[in-house]
Amino acid sequence: MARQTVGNGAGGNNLDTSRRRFLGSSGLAALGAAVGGTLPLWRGGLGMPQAHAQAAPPAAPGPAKGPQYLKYPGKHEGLVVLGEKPLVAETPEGLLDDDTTPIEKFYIRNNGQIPEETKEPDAWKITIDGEVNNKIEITLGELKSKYKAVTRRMVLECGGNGRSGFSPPARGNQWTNGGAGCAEWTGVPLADLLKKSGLKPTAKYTAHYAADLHLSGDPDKPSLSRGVRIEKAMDPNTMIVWAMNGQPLPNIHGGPVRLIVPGWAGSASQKWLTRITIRDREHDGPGMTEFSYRTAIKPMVPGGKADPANFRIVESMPVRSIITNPANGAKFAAGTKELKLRGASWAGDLTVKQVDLSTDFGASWQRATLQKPKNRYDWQRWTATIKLPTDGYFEIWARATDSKGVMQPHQAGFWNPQGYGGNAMHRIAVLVG
Ligand SMILES: Nc1nc2c(c(=O)[nH]1)N[C@H]1C(S)=C(S)[C@@H](COP(=O)(O)O)O[C@H]1N2
Ligand SMILES: [Mo]
Repeated sequence: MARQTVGNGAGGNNLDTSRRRFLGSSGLAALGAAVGGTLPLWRGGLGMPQAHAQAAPPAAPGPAKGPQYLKYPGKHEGLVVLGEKPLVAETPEGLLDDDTTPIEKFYIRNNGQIPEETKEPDAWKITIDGEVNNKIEITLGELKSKYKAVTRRMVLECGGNGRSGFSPPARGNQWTNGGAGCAEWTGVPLADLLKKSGLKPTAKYTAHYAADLHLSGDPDKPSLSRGVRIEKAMDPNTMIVWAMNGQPLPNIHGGPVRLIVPGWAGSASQKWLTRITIRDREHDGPGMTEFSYRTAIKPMVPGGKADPANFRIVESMPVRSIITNPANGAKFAAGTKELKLRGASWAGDLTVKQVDLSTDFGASWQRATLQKPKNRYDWQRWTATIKLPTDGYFEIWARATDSKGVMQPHQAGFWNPQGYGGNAMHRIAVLVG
């Protein structure tokens, strides 16, 4: 594995992430359970089943299972597999330490089969139809030559990021905070094509279609087909992109061409894009209905019966901050009194106003130095120096506050069956001596 040695310049501690982590996989699991656990608020209170009063889901019988690491061409072997069919892998927070997430470290989320890589990317066809006056059929080659390309660094984040914080567990991939990355995307604002297509006054919503087959292999079933309100589609930051970090968009990330709908659940950012149909109403493709990418309007009882009428679509993602250095479980020499920290934060359609850190379980907080985003929808990197009074075990907690003053909670709240909106603050453990 490519190990980094991170120097912080004069006076900085040398955080060598290759140093043995004191938490083995079972230790990490235990930490995860401890910090992801829910206070037993329900015990005896609302007639909840006893299982919901437990701090953590019961451990699987047998030896503790460590994370399964990804083996995929061009991908970093530190990525953790959350599902094999379809292939889903997340990036541990400690691997998100680059200002621009390298392709090899970028998370992977598929709902269906991964299509074979096209041999002729420039011949790839995209259609825009539906509530438009002029249907567009354009190849990627024409798109590149006829429209003005722009490059923006923007966060892509899975709608389920943070889901593992829910208790009782919510259905779906158990993302920690690693269903996110921030890359340089090159392409054309979708709005440029939509203007050309002449939207009808009835144009309300987009419907995205792609070339990946449903897991069953049935060609008539899209694996995923989401859409957004026309206002978001017309936002100049919503783009059709063909390059990532200056490279042709890799097949696994939707190459040769995909959508990037920044700030909103990643599922709107259709990979292997073939068609956008403009609709006169909210789209109802797979991933749009019932509890998919939806949260409860009126807060529901965790684990209780959900009523689809009480659900609305997740649009902007919630505020989040991660500690990217040191990594969870890092060990430092006895007598280490100071640690330099680095991290990242972002807040969907909003910006981050403030990041705070605690080394005493939230009793006191100190402000991090927050950097400005490069452009809208870029993440905001932060740095901080913390003091550790003694040797021993410390947890470092990080919480961000968005530009509207909303702060990350201690616990993933507002439970919903498929676990969206989980943005409990990030916590790591370090051991000194
Ligand atoms: N065609 C297609 N596009 C898709 C998906 C998919 O399964 N098929 N998954 C979506 C989801 S849920 C997410 S979070 C992002 C993940 O993009 P990545 O794999 O490039 O990280 O792609 C979105 N676009
Ligand atoms: Mo996702």
